[in-house]
Amino acid sequence: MSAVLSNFALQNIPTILMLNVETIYKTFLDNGIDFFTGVPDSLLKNICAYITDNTSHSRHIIAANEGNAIGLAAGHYLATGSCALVYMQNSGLGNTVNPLLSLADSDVYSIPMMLMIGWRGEPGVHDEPQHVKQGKVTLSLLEAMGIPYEVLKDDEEEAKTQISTLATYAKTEKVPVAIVIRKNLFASYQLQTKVSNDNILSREEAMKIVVDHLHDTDMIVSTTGKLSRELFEYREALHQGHGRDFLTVGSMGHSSSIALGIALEKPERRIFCFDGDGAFIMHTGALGIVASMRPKNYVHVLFNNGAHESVGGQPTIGYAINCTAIAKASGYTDVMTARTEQEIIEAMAKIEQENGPVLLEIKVKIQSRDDLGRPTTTPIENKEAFMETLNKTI
Ligand SMILES: Cc1ncc(C[n+]2csc(CCOP(=O)(O)OP(=O)(O)O)c2C)c(N)n1
Repeated sequence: MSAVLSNFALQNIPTILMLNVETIYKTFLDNGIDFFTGVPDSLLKNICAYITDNTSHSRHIIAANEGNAIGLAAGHYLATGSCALVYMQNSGLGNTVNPLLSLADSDVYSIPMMLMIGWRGEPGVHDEPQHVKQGKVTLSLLEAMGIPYEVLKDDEEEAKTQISTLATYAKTEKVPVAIVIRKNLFASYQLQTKVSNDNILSREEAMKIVVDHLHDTDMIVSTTGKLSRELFEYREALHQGHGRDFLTVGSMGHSSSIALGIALEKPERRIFCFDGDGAFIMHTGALGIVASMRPKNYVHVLFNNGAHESVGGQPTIGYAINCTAIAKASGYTDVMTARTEQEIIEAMAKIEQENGPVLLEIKVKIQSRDDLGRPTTTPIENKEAFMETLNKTI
Protein backbone atom coordinates (compact mmCIF):
# COMPACT_ATOMS: atom_id res chain seq x y z
CA MET A 1 0.00 0.00 0.00
CA SER A 2 1.39 3.42 -0.89
CA ALA A 3 2.07 5.90 1.88
CA VAL A 4 -0.60 8.22 0.54
CA LEU A 5 -4.00 6.72 0.01
CA SER A 6 -5.87 9.89 -0.69
CA ASN A 7 -7.83 10.53 -3.82
CA PHE A 8 -7.25 14.19 -4.67
CA ALA A 9 -9.91 14.04 -7.37
CA LEU A 10 -12.50 13.88 -4.59
CA GLN A 11 -11.71 17.33 -3.29
CA ASN A 12 -14.20 19.39 -5.20
CA ILE A 13 -17.07 16.96 -5.48
CA PRO A 14 -19.84 18.20 -3.19
CA THR A 15 -20.89 15.71 -0.55
CA ILE A 16 -24.40 14.43 -1.23
CA LEU A 17 -24.85 11.32 0.87
CA MET A 18 -24.41 11.30 4.58
CA LEU A 19 -22.86 8.63 6.73
CA ASN A 20 -24.79 7.19 9.61
CA VAL A 21 -22.70 7.74 12.75
CA GLU A 22 -23.79 4.46 14.33
CA THR A 23 -22.55 2.52 11.28
CA ILE A 24 -19.18 4.23 11.39
CA TYR A 25 -18.86 3.75 15.16
CA LYS A 26 -19.62 0.03 14.72
CA THR A 27 -17.03 -0.14 11.95
CA PHE A 28 -14.42 1.13 14.40
CA LEU A 29 -15.46 -1.52 16.93
CA ASP A 30 -15.46 -4.26 14.27
CA ASN A 31 -11.88 -3.31 13.52
CA GLY A 32 -10.80 -3.58 17.15
CA ILE A 33 -10.84 0.17 17.79
CA ASP A 34 -12.73 0.64 21.04
CA PHE A 35 -10.80 3.39 22.81
CA PHE A 36 -11.57 6.97 21.81
CA THR A 37 -9.87 10.24 22.68
CA GLY A 38 -9.53 13.68 21.17
CA VAL A 39 -10.72 17.27 21.18
CA PRO A 40 -14.15 17.99 19.69
CA ASP A 41 -14.71 19.71 16.39
CA SER A 42 -17.86 21.15 14.84
CA LEU A 43 -17.48 18.96 11.70
CA LEU A 44 -17.21 15.90 13.94
CA LYS A 45 -20.02 17.03 16.24
CA ASN A 46 -22.40 14.19 15.37
CA ILE A 47 -19.89 11.34 15.56
CA CYS A 48 -18.33 12.79 18.75
CA ALA A 49 -21.83 12.94 20.27
CA TYR A 50 -22.42 9.30 19.32
CA ILE A 51 -19.08 8.26 20.83
CA THR A 52 -19.93 10.16 24.04
CA ASP A 53 -23.35 8.52 24.33
CA ASN A 54 -22.20 4.99 23.58
CA THR A 55 -18.77 4.60 25.11
CA SER A 56 -17.99 4.04 28.78
CA HIS A 57 -16.24 6.83 30.63
CA SER A 58 -12.98 4.88 30.85
CA ARG A 59 -12.84 4.27 27.08
CA HIS A 60 -13.61 7.79 25.91
CA ILE A 61 -11.47 10.69 27.09
CA ILE A 62 -11.95 14.24 25.90
CA ALA A 63 -8.34 15.37 26.10
CA ALA A 64 -6.90 18.73 27.13
CA ASN A 65 -5.33 19.07 23.71
CA GLU A 66 -4.77 16.93 20.65
CA GLY A 67 -1.14 16.16 21.54
CA ASN A 68 -2.32 14.73 24.85
CA ALA A 69 -4.74 12.54 22.92
CA ILE A 70 -1.85 11.07 20.89
CA GLY A 71 -0.10 10.34 24.19
CA LEU A 72 -3.20 8.60 25.52
CA ALA A 73 -3.53 6.52 22.36
CA ALA A 74 0.12 5.52 22.66
CA GLY A 75 -0.33 4.51 26.30
CA HIS A 76 -3.43 2.54 25.38
CA TYR A 77 -1.46 0.62 22.75
CA LEU A 78 1.43 -0.06 25.11
CA ALA A 79 -0.99 -1.53 27.64
CA THR A 80 -3.33 -3.44 25.32
CA GLY A 81 -1.67 -3.83 21.93
CA SER A 82 -4.73 -2.26 20.33
CA CYS A 83 -5.30 0.77 18.19
CA ALA A 84 -7.13 3.83 19.56
CA LEU A 85 -9.07 6.44 17.63
CA VAL A 86 -7.89 10.05 18.06
CA TYR A 87 -10.34 12.67 16.79
CA MET A 88 -9.60 16.32 16.16
CA GLN A 89 -10.27 19.36 14.02
CA ASN A 90 -7.45 19.90 11.51
CA SER A 91 -6.53 22.99 13.61
CA GLY A 92 -5.42 20.49 16.23
CA LEU A 93 -3.07 18.68 13.87
CA GLY A 94 -0.34 21.12 14.86
CA ASN A 95 -0.64 20.03 18.48
CA THR A 96 -0.06 16.42 17.39
CA VAL A 97 2.99 16.89 15.19
CA ASN A 98 5.57 16.40 17.93
CA PRO A 99 4.09 13.25 19.52
CA LEU A 100 3.25 11.81 16.09
CA LEU A 101 6.79 12.29 14.78
CA SER A 102 8.84 11.69 17.90
CA LEU A 103 6.73 9.02 19.59
CA ALA A 104 4.32 7.19 17.29
CA ASP A 105 6.36 7.30 14.08
CA SER A 106 7.83 4.05 12.72
CA ASP A 107 11.33 5.55 13.07
CA VAL A 108 10.79 5.85 16.82
CA TYR A 109 8.36 3.58 18.79
CA SER A 110 6.11 2.63 15.86
CA ILE A 111 2.73 2.93 17.53
CA PRO A 112 -0.45 2.28 15.56
CA MET A 113 -3.50 4.49 15.96
CA MET A 114 -6.23 5.93 13.77
CA LEU A 115 -6.68 9.69 13.51
CA MET A 116 -10.08 11.12 12.53
CA ILE A 117 -9.55 14.68 11.30
CA GLY A 118 -12.31 17.23 10.60
CA TRP A 119 -11.30 19.05 7.41
CA ARG A 120 -12.16 22.70 7.99
CA GLY A 121 -11.15 25.01 5.15
CA GLU A 122 -11.19 22.32 2.48
CA PRO A 123 -10.20 24.05 -0.77
CA GLY A 124 -13.31 25.03 -2.70
CA VAL A 125 -15.55 24.96 0.37
CA HIS A 126 -16.26 28.32 1.98
CA ASP A 127 -14.93 28.65 5.53
CA GLU A 128 -13.70 31.21 8.04
CA PRO A 129 -10.27 32.84 7.51
CA GLN A 130 -8.54 30.94 10.31
CA HIS A 131 -9.34 27.65 8.55
CA VAL A 132 -8.28 28.52 5.01
CA LYS A 133 -4.52 27.93 5.30
CA GLN A 134 -4.94 24.92 7.58
CA GLY A 135 -7.44 23.44 5.12
CA LYS A 136 -5.06 23.93 2.19
CA VAL A 137 -2.17 22.15 3.88
CA THR A 138 -4.02 19.41 5.76
CA LEU A 139 -3.40 16.63 3.25
CA SER A 140 0.16 17.73 2.49
CA LEU A 141 0.91 17.88 6.23
CA LEU A 142 -0.17 14.25 6.53
CA GLU A 143 1.91 13.40 3.48
CA ALA A 144 4.95 15.21 4.92
CA MET A 145 4.55 13.21 8.13
CA GLY A 146 4.23 9.98 6.13
CA ILE A 147 0.80 9.22 7.56
CA PRO A 148 -1.36 7.12 5.22
CA TYR A 149 -4.82 8.61 4.95
CA GLU A 150 -8.13 8.45 3.16
CA VAL A 151 -10.63 11.22 2.61
CA LEU A 152 -13.66 9.30 3.86
CA LYS A 153 -16.22 8.66 1.12
CA ASP A 154 -19.90 9.41 1.55
CA ASP A 155 -20.97 5.92 0.50
CA GLU A 156 -21.37 3.73 3.59
CA GLU A 157 -19.93 0.54 2.12
CA GLU A 158 -16.96 2.36 0.63
CA ALA A 159 -16.34 4.22 3.90
CA LYS A 160 -16.42 0.94 5.84
CA THR A 161 -13.87 -0.56 3.45
CA GLN A 162 -11.63 2.49 3.75
CA ILE A 163 -11.66 2.27 7.55
CA SER A 164 -11.03 -1.49 7.59
CA THR A 165 -8.18 -1.24 5.09
CA LEU A 166 -6.52 1.56 7.04
CA ALA A 167 -7.03 -0.18 10.39
CA THR A 168 -5.44 -3.38 9.04
CA TYR A 169 -2.55 -1.35 7.66
CA ALA A 170 -2.06 0.46 11.00
CA LYS A 171 -2.03 -2.84 12.87
CA THR A 172 0.26 -4.76 10.52
CA GLU A 173 2.70 -1.91 9.86
CA LYS A 174 2.35 -0.47 13.39
CA VAL A 175 1.91 3.13 12.26
CA PRO A 176 -0.57 5.99 12.67
CA VAL A 177 -3.13 6.29 9.85
CA ALA A 178 -5.84 8.91 9.29
CA ILE A 179 -9.33 9.38 7.95
CA VAL A 180 -10.10 12.92 6.82
CA ILE A 181 -13.69 14.08 7.24
CA ARG A 182 -15.28 16.56 4.88
CA LYS A 183 -17.99 19.04 5.90
CA ASN A 184 -21.51 17.59 6.28
CA LEU A 185 -20.30 14.01 5.86
CA PHE A 186 -22.00 12.68 8.97
CA ALA A 187 -25.76 12.58 9.35
CA SER A 188 -27.21 14.43 12.28
CA TYR A 189 -27.11 12.89 15.75
CA GLN A 190 -28.28 14.65 18.91
CA LEU A 191 -26.10 14.29 21.98
CA GLN A 192 -28.20 12.56 24.66
CA THR A 193 -25.81 12.79 27.60
CA LYS A 194 -25.74 16.57 27.53
CA VAL A 195 -23.74 18.24 30.24
CA SER A 196 -25.69 20.88 32.04
CA ASN A 197 -25.16 23.31 34.86
CA ASP A 198 -27.45 25.51 36.88
CA ASN A 199 -25.66 28.79 36.25
CA ILE A 200 -27.66 31.95 35.86
CA LEU A 201 -25.99 34.00 33.14
CA SER A 202 -25.13 33.02 29.60
CA ARG A 203 -21.55 33.60 28.45
CA GLU A 204 -22.80 36.47 26.29
CA GLU A 205 -24.65 38.16 29.16
CA ALA A 206 -21.63 37.83 31.44
CA MET A 207 -19.29 39.16 28.74
CA LYS A 208 -21.50 42.24 28.28
CA ILE A 209 -21.39 43.02 32.00
CA VAL A 210 -17.60 42.83 32.00
CA VAL A 211 -17.32 45.00 28.88
CA ASP A 212 -19.69 47.56 30.45
CA HIS A 213 -17.26 47.91 33.36
CA LEU A 214 -14.10 48.43 31.33
CA HIS A 215 -12.24 51.70 30.82
CA ASP A 216 -11.82 53.13 27.34
CA THR A 217 -8.11 52.36 27.53
CA ASP A 218 -8.53 48.69 28.42
CA MET A 219 -7.74 46.12 25.74
CA ILE A 220 -9.14 42.61 25.31
CA VAL A 221 -7.64 39.47 23.85
CA SER A 222 -10.57 37.09 23.44
CA THR A 223 -10.48 33.36 22.89
CA THR A 224 -11.34 31.06 19.98
CA GLY A 225 -15.00 30.23 19.41
CA LYS A 226 -18.26 31.99 20.04
CA LEU A 227 -17.05 34.32 22.80
CA SER A 228 -15.08 36.37 20.25
CA ARG A 229 -18.09 36.41 17.92
CA GLU A 230 -20.34 37.63 20.74
CA LEU A 231 -17.80 40.32 21.66
CA PHE A 232 -17.63 41.44 18.03
CA GLU A 233 -21.42 41.77 17.85
CA TYR A 234 -21.57 43.65 21.15
CA ARG A 235 -19.03 46.22 19.95
CA GLU A 236 -21.09 46.60 16.76
CA ALA A 237 -24.23 47.19 18.82
CA LEU A 238 -22.41 49.75 20.97
CA HIS A 239 -20.89 51.45 17.88
CA GLN A 240 -17.50 51.25 19.58
CA GLY A 241 -15.46 49.82 16.69
CA HIS A 242 -13.21 46.81 17.15
CA GLY A 243 -9.86 48.43 17.82
CA ARG A 244 -9.77 47.43 21.48
CA ASP A 245 -10.31 43.73 20.87
CA PHE A 246 -7.95 41.13 19.46
CA LEU A 247 -10.13 38.22 18.41
CA THR A 248 -8.05 35.06 18.61
CA VAL A 249 -10.08 33.30 15.93
CA GLY A 250 -7.58 30.42 15.66
CA SER A 251 -4.74 29.14 17.88
CA MET A 252 -7.04 27.90 20.62
CA GLY A 253 -5.50 28.11 24.08
CA HIS A 254 -3.03 30.87 23.31
CA SER A 255 -5.04 34.02 24.16
CA SER A 256 -3.53 34.22 27.62
CA SER A 257 0.00 34.18 26.19
CA ILE A 258 -0.89 36.77 23.53
CA ALA A 259 -2.29 38.97 26.29
CA LEU A 260 0.90 38.51 28.33
CA GLY A 261 3.06 39.56 25.38
CA ILE A 262 1.03 42.75 25.13
CA ALA A 263 0.76 43.43 28.87
CA LEU A 264 4.54 43.38 29.33
CA GLU A 265 5.06 46.05 26.67
CA LYS A 266 2.09 48.27 27.55
CA PRO A 267 2.13 48.58 31.34
CA GLU A 268 0.03 51.77 31.18
CA ARG A 269 -3.01 49.85 29.89
CA ARG A 270 -4.98 47.03 31.49
CA ILE A 271 -4.91 43.96 29.27
CA PHE A 272 -7.83 41.56 29.65
CA CYS A 273 -7.76 37.98 28.42
CA PHE A 274 -11.29 36.64 27.84
CA ASP A 275 -10.84 32.88 28.00
CA GLY A 276 -12.98 29.75 27.70
CA ASP A 277 -12.53 26.71 29.94
CA GLY A 278 -11.63 24.42 27.02
CA ALA A 279 -8.97 26.89 25.90
CA PHE A 280 -7.75 27.51 29.47
CA ILE A 281 -7.33 23.75 29.99
CA MET A 282 -5.69 23.23 26.58
CA HIS A 283 -2.48 25.05 27.61
CA THR A 284 -2.74 25.53 31.37
CA GLY A 285 1.03 25.83 31.71
CA ALA A 286 0.65 29.36 30.30
CA LEU A 287 -0.84 30.44 33.66
CA GLY A 288 2.41 29.86 35.51
CA ILE A 289 4.30 31.78 32.85
CA VAL A 290 1.88 34.72 33.13
CA ALA A 291 2.29 34.75 36.91
CA SER A 292 6.07 34.43 36.73
CA MET A 293 6.25 37.73 34.83
CA ARG A 294 4.12 39.54 37.46
CA PRO A 295 2.20 41.75 34.98
CA LYS A 296 0.34 44.19 37.24
CA ASN A 297 -1.93 45.20 34.36
CA TYR A 298 -3.10 41.65 33.49
CA VAL A 299 -6.68 40.53 34.07
CA HIS A 300 -7.72 37.02 33.07
CA VAL A 301 -11.47 36.52 32.79
CA LEU A 302 -12.47 32.88 32.43
CA PHE A 303 -15.99 32.22 31.13
CA ASN A 304 -16.40 28.71 32.47
CA ASN A 305 -19.38 26.70 31.19
CA GLY A 306 -17.74 23.30 31.68
CA ALA A 307 -18.14 22.57 27.99
CA HIS A 308 -16.78 23.06 24.51
CA GLU A 309 -19.95 24.99 23.79
CA SER A 310 -18.77 26.49 20.50
CA VAL A 311 -18.37 23.10 18.82
CA GLY A 312 -21.31 21.11 20.19
CA GLY A 313 -21.32 21.29 23.99
CA GLN A 314 -19.14 18.27 24.77
CA PRO A 315 -17.92 18.37 28.38
CA THR A 316 -14.59 19.74 29.53
CA ILE A 317 -13.10 19.15 32.97
CA GLY A 318 -13.87 22.82 33.72
CA TYR A 319 -15.96 21.92 36.76
CA ALA A 320 -13.97 18.84 37.79
CA ILE A 321 -10.95 21.02 38.48
CA ASN A 322 -10.66 24.16 40.57
CA CYS A 323 -9.60 26.83 38.06
CA THR A 324 -9.15 29.60 40.61
CA ALA A 325 -7.01 27.35 42.83
CA ILE A 326 -4.81 26.50 39.83
CA ALA A 327 -4.34 30.20 39.04
CA LYS A 328 -3.62 31.01 42.68
CA ALA A 329 -1.12 28.16 42.97
CA SER A 330 0.46 29.34 39.70
CA GLY A 331 1.16 32.69 41.34
CA TYR A 332 -1.76 34.97 40.37
CA THR A 333 -2.07 37.74 42.96
CA ASP A 334 -5.80 37.30 43.41
CA VAL A 335 -8.56 35.02 42.13
CA MET A 336 -12.32 35.35 42.37
CA THR A 337 -15.46 33.61 41.18
CA ALA A 338 -18.75 35.18 40.11
CA ARG A 339 -22.11 33.79 38.98
CA THR A 340 -24.42 36.80 39.12
CA GLU A 341 -24.40 40.28 37.66
CA GLN A 342 -23.85 41.75 41.12
CA GLU A 343 -20.89 39.44 41.78
CA ILE A 344 -19.30 40.41 38.46
CA ILE A 345 -19.75 44.11 39.22
CA GLU A 346 -18.21 43.68 42.67
CA ALA A 347 -15.31 41.68 41.21
CA MET A 348 -14.67 44.33 38.55
CA ALA A 349 -14.59 47.02 41.26
CA LYS A 350 -12.14 44.96 43.33
CA ILE A 351 -9.91 44.38 40.29
CA GLU A 352 -9.67 48.19 39.87
CA GLN A 353 -7.91 48.37 43.24
CA GLU A 354 -5.52 45.46 42.71
CA ASN A 355 -2.29 44.64 40.98
CA GLY A 356 -2.44 41.71 38.61
CA PRO A 357 -2.25 39.12 37.41
CA VAL A 358 -5.79 38.48 38.60
CA LEU A 359 -8.20 35.73 37.54
CA LEU A 360 -11.95 36.27 37.54
CA GLU A 361 -13.79 33.02 36.86
CA ILE A 362 -17.39 33.55 35.78
CA LYS A 363 -19.53 30.43 35.91
CA VAL A 364 -21.92 30.55 32.96
CA LYS A 365 -24.64 28.52 31.25
CA ILE A 366 -23.99 26.32 28.19
CA GLN A 367 -25.87 28.46 25.73
CA SER A 368 -25.51 30.61 22.64
CA ARG A 369 -27.75 32.33 20.11
CA ASP A 370 -28.70 30.53 16.90
CA ASP A 371 -28.43 33.81 15.02
CA LEU A 372 -24.90 34.62 16.23
CA GLY A 373 -22.93 36.10 13.36
CA ARG A 374 -19.25 36.08 12.53
CA PRO A 375 -16.78 38.98 12.44
CA THR A 376 -17.29 41.03 9.29
CA THR A 377 -13.76 42.41 9.41
CA THR A 378 -10.78 40.33 8.34
CA PRO A 379 -8.09 39.16 10.78
CA ILE A 380 -5.62 41.61 9.19
CA GLU A 381 -8.08 44.51 9.64
CA ASN A 382 -8.61 43.41 13.23
CA LYS A 383 -4.86 43.27 13.88
CA GLU A 384 -4.22 46.68 12.33
CA ALA A 385 -7.04 48.40 14.22
CA PHE A 386 -5.90 46.76 17.45
CA MET A 387 -2.26 47.80 16.99
CA GLU A 388 -3.28 51.34 16.11
CA THR A 389 -5.32 51.63 19.32
CA LEU A 390 -2.61 49.98 21.38
CA ASN A 391 -0.01 52.43 20.13
CA LYS A 392 -2.02 55.55 20.94
CA THR A 393 -0.60 57.52 23.86
CA ILE A 394 -2.91 57.57 26.85
C1 LIG B 1 -6.23 23.42 18.48
C2 LIG B 1 -7.72 23.45 18.28
N1 LIG B 1 -8.44 22.39 18.61
C3 LIG B 1 -9.80 22.42 18.45
C4 LIG B 1 -10.40 23.52 17.93
C5 LIG B 1 -11.92 23.55 17.69
N2 LIG B 1 -12.57 24.43 18.66
C6 LIG B 1 -12.94 25.70 18.39
S1 LIG B 1 -13.71 26.46 19.63
C7 LIG B 1 -13.63 25.07 20.58
C8 LIG B 1 -14.27 24.99 21.94
C9 LIG B 1 -13.79 26.00 22.90
O1 LIG B 1 -14.27 25.65 24.17
P1 LIG B 1 -14.17 26.66 25.37
O2 LIG B 1 -12.82 27.30 25.40
O3 LIG B 1 -14.60 25.97 26.60
O4 LIG B 1 -15.19 27.80 24.97
P2 LIG B 1 -16.79 27.74 24.79
O5 LIG B 1 -17.02 27.44 23.36
O6 LIG B 1 -17.35 26.72 25.71
O7 LIG B 1 -17.21 29.12 25.18
C10 LIG B 1 -12.96 24.03 19.92
C11 LIG B 1 -12.70 22.69 20.48
C12 LIG B 1 -9.58 24.60 17.57
N3 LIG B 1 -10.09 25.74 17.06
N4 LIG B 1 -8.24 24.55 17.75
